[in-house]
Amino acid sequence: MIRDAVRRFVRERYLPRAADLFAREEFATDLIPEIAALGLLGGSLTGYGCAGMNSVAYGLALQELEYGDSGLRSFVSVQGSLAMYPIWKYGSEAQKQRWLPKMAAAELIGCFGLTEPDSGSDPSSMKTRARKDGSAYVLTGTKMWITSAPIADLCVVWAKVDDGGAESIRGFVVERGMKGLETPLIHGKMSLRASPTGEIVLNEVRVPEENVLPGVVGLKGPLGCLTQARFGIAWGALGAARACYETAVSYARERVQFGQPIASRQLIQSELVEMATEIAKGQLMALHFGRLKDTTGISPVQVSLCKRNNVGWALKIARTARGVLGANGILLDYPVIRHMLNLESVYTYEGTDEVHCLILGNAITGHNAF
Ligand code: TGC
Ligand code: FAD
Repeated sequence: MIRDAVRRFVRERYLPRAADLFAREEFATDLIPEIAALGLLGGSLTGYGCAGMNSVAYGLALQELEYGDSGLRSFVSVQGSLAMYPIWKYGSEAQKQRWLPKMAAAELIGCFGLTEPDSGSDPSSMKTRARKDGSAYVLTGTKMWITSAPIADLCVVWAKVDDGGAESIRGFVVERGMKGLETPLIHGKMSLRASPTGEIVLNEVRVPEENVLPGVVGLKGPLGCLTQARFGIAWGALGAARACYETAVSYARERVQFGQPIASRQLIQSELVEMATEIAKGQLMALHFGRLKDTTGISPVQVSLCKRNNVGWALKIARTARGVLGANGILLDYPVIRHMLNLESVYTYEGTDEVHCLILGNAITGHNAF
């Protein structure tokens, strides 16, 4: 039911506008209330107005969203897994009551600031600092490439606190309107154009102590959130792949060259078969890990395996589908080039392909190759 409801929403409300939003570099903010009404914001969390879906139902929902556009799924991933989850997991009861119900209802939009201009794959090298000053912390630094930052009411920011010599990473909820906070939009992306990506500029922002997440200290805080989001991306990317595959199949059946539909040619069939096979394998892996996640639990390494495999294949499938469409494949009239360009970001964010490869290499060999 959840899959079908999200599918209907994406096909009726999003797809008719998808190419235009991408071309104009616009996010469909007017659809946010409908996304919330579907129970998708923090959909896999329990309590505080969240839908409490199981991991498979939530994954299927993300797959349908990304069939529409990776930017649409990104918005939901960031709100649920990266902005609400840290409050839900590491926040005080007062913080949960204060923010989560409003975030589930889309009355407050969140973002997640970990990456910095000089600190991407290696977040432990972050420069953003939080200095204790009476009953507040003063934050200074710049976060870069932050999904939803320009439209966010709350920024979950990870910063280093100097605890008298030893530095530790803590999570802070920085609220729109706090003096010294700016979130400029990054213009000119050729990927995820229908998603508002920005910076979080913190210039001596005074954040009260009650906005510090008390339940975690260290890099495992943000990395724990990434494990949740990466699981969702592993499902989502297959939605983009499916849209490309379906487009390639119908195009190949219609397109006639050398007197025959190109679908009748073995080389084209081989490409379509490989796409279908890899989508099915990726779905089975996501389904299996989703069921484990809800029962025995899954490790971050299993999530890396699934994110890397499914996103890598989604991108290959999109590129192959682009080729099947010939010159038409570069037009926004078809969804393929949009998905292909979007997937370049999905390949890089939430841990690049190489980062996940090294996480897996370390797990297999015991040698850290970072
Ligand atoms: P390392 O020493 O390995 O770990 C530090 C501590 O964290 C624990 N840990 C994890 N905990 C939960 N989940 C995970 N996935 C974890 N990975 C590690 C670890 O056990 C340790 O705990 P403790 O108790 O011993 O302190 O840390 P490292 O500095 O060597 O770095 C490891 C590395 C490279 C794998 C990690 O930093 C990494 O994953 N880098 C990639 C960065 C990344 O993914 N950034 C994403 C930013 S957010 C984003 O892209 C959002 S896009 C969303 C959208 O629009 O949809
Ligand atoms: P780098 O870390 O500089 O990597 C460059 C290249 O070097 C990559 O190929 C990488 O794999 C490779 N590399 C790095 N280290 C090694 C190594 N040890 N061995 C081998 N190869 C290596 N971040 C957030 O915090 N919040 C967000 O909401 C968010 N949203 C994003 C939205 C978009 C559209 C994009 C594109 C990014 C977003 N990011 C966000 C940032 C994203 O997580 C980072 O871009 C990503 O972690 C990679 O960091 P980097 O771009 O600095 O690349």
